[in-house]
Amino acid sequence: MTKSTESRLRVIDSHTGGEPTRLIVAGGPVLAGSFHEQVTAFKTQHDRLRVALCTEPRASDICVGGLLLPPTEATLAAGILFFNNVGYLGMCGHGTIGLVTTLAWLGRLSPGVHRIETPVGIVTAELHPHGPVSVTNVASYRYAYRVQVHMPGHGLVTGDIAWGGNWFFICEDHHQMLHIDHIDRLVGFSTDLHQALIASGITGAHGAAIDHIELLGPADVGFDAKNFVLCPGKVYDRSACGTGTSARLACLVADGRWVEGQRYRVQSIIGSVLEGTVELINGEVIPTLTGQAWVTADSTVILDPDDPYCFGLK
Ligand code: PYC
Repeated sequence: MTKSTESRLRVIDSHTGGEPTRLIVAGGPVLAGSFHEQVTAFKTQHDRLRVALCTEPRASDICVGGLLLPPTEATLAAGILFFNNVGYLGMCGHGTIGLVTTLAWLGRLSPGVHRIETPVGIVTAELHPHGPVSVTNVASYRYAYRVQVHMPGHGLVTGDIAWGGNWFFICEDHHQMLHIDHIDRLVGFSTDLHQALIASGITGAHGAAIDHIELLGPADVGFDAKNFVLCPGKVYDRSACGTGTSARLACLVADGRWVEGQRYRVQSIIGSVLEGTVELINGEVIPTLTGQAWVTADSTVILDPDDPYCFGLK
């Protein structure tokens, strides 16, 4: 029996290279104003929906959620606010691939190029006829080169700080084996590295928190790199991380190691693949990431105010 006080949301789940995206496609809060006003209203007045969708008991910490927002002008296909178990993302590469795949699955998008508004700017996404999606991200850049941080128990670790729609500390001298069998070690090491950055006051531009750690290592034959990315909330990205790959490409371009149009094939820690290229426009690095998502569920979320854990365990 349906209780009158329950509310219901329609969510569609997808995964991109193993990393899930749970999109609210109907039943979300009615928000008014500009895109940024709607984003602020969700964050300040409806944050418990983020917790309900991305944490226990309904979900697990690895879930990346997205609130689909209506286009605020005719040239846009949609707006999107991505979030996770601990907060909000500026942009999300795998999530945008999931969003476009979901909208196509719903019959709301056709193959072609679509403009999508995100909190950090407008991105474009091309849905290719047979499923892959290419996301052209916001301008990406290296903010700081070869920054050293002291990690208690490990010594000095070096990395670049770069922006790809989120902030990344990108590290090659970690001495970790990038293999799924070592996942607990990789999460532990990256969590300690993240703590060391905070303790040392190391940030992105304007004091922005560095919320992602990207470890790079050798890849299988035919690929340019393998990465392990720790996201905020101590969960690792099962995909090769679109924003992290954008940040990495910006560093490679800054080092003169990557050129316009050159393909960068990167494996995630589970072996799934994203392909990146860059364009240089007015001196800015504009990355494009190509990958594929699959829809995994079309569900109704029930929010019962009598349920003591309706909005998470805390
Ligand atoms: O693909 O950009 C990405 C991403 C960010 C966090 C998880 N995935």
